[in-house]
Amino acid sequence: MLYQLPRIMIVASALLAFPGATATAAHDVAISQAWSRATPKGAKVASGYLTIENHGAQSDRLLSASSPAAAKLEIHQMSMQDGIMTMRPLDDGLAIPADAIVTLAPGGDHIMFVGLTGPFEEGQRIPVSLNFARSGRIDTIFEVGSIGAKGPRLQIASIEPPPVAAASPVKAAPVDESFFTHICGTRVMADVTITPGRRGPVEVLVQLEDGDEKPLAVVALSVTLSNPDRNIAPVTAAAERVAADKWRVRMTAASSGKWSLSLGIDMKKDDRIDIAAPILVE
Ligand SMILES: [Cu+2]
Repeated sequence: MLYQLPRIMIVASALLAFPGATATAAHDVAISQAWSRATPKGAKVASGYLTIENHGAQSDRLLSASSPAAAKLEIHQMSMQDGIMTMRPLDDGLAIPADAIVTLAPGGDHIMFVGLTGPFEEGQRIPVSLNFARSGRIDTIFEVGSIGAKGPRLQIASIEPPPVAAASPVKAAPVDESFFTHICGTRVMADVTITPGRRGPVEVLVQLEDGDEKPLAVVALSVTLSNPDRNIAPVTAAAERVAADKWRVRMTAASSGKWSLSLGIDMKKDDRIDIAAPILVE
């Protein structure tokens, strides 16, 4: 896949205020501090964070993003609903109000790289195209920090073109019978694989990470499937531990369509976290 190198315009004052900011004169939106973390071996997903500055008088929307480094990019929004941290992909995009700075950071809204074509390694530069409703396409580079990095590396402004990172062709996400999703909470993240991704008996495999994307061991985990649209009563099952950070449970998704999957995670005694996300069952 071809990607255009960003046109980098560095203005002395902007450089002082926003290190590493890249902008083009054509629009009012500037991207800075775009970063991600190195991924553990075998990871299918990575989170990305960035700062979006809208210097214009009109609001904009981040509609979508793409990168040769992953099969797809999603914009994830996190919100509290009835005490459950709920993460959902934003299908209609992320609002960028006029004259505002929107920061995507750990524990909050983020970009999700789903179906990585390869592991993210520290120091790597990941090209990403952001697609805005008003500003159109803006290309930027996500700098990969260490595993567990807490923030962007200090960016050294440079007018050298970035090295061409993605020489390998885009591999599509592995096509199998599973449904995969990544649920993000403030203190815990979960990779959830549902096999097969069809109605009927399914096996749910959950791999837990802490807020810094490192393997997380917890005391107990339960999985709840609910489908209010079809008036199916929620079903909860306790998962069994299969590795320090992996849990497995068999359950039944009685109909196809959109379900809500929530995880009840006992971090330790009297410290429980609930996170939820929509899933699709064929
Ligand atoms: Cu996410």
